Amino acid sequence: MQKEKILITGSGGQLGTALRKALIDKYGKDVVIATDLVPKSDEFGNIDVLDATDQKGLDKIVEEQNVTQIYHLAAILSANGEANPVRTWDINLKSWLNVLEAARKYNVGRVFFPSSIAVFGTTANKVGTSQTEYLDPLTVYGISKASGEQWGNYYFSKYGVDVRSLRYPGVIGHESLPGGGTTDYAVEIYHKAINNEAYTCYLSESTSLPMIFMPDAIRATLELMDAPKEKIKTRTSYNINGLSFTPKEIVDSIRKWYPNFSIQYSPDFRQEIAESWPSSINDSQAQQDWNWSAHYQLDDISNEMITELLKKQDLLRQA
Ligand code: AKB
Repeated sequence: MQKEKILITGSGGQLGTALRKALIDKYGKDVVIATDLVPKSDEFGNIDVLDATDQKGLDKIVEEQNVTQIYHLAAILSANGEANPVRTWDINLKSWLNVLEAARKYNVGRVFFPSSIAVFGTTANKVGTSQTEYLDPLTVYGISKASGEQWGNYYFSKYGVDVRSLRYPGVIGHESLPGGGTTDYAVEIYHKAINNEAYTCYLSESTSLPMIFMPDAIRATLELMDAPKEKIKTRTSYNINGLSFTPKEIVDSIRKWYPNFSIQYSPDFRQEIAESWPSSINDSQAQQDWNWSAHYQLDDISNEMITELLKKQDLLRQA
């Protein structure tokens, strides 16, 4: 059996930080090549610098290290992407085409593409949005993800590259802060709560969005990548559901730990993006094909977020 060698791009980001740890726990440190656009480090040491828009640099690693799996996490998210649409398209799409080309040329076994609920736009049904809804994304991030899904499907059907993909909801985790998404509020709010600070939310209190807790998001990723090839019927991207809640509901949950937690609402441009997205997701295809189901509900998430962030704060104080 061929020895696994796993390349992660965007390893220093919110999802990348947690995924690197999960892949190291599963396969061992020497198997995982963590890369990011800029020099970064984490608990496992330095992350190698790789600009995934540079085909030659990417090919060199994939060829020389006999890479067998690629998790392509490098991307600019929905809110930040609007500041520079052309650059966002380049980073998100050019890098993905490079990954697909490298996978094709060097026979990489499996490739993972993170898509997003941002592929849906104003036309899609908002409640229980299905896998096959019409895609008319509002943001350049959403456009790049919707196109990326099609490119993944194309490389699968035309060249047999084993591309697998999930449409992540907003991801909540304590490992690191997210950078530039519309769902970031659901992480920032816990950082404010544990510091006994008030939070000003950039979405209105009743905006319901699909979310997922990091352990569920990581488990979904690994379960999809481990599923037998014949079980993967969708080569664009799978809807996955975690849970849906509004800013008001997360505040109600946080107040079970911090009864005096204070919130103000001051919606900005991200409100329009959020309103173009589903409020809840139908993931029956993922349930059917590879047995997906989420475990975490809102109070479980609050409990773990608050506990883990307090632990981290204590360690920093002691250092
Ligand atoms: C974002 O808000 O841009 C991301 C996403 C839902 O893809 N978290």
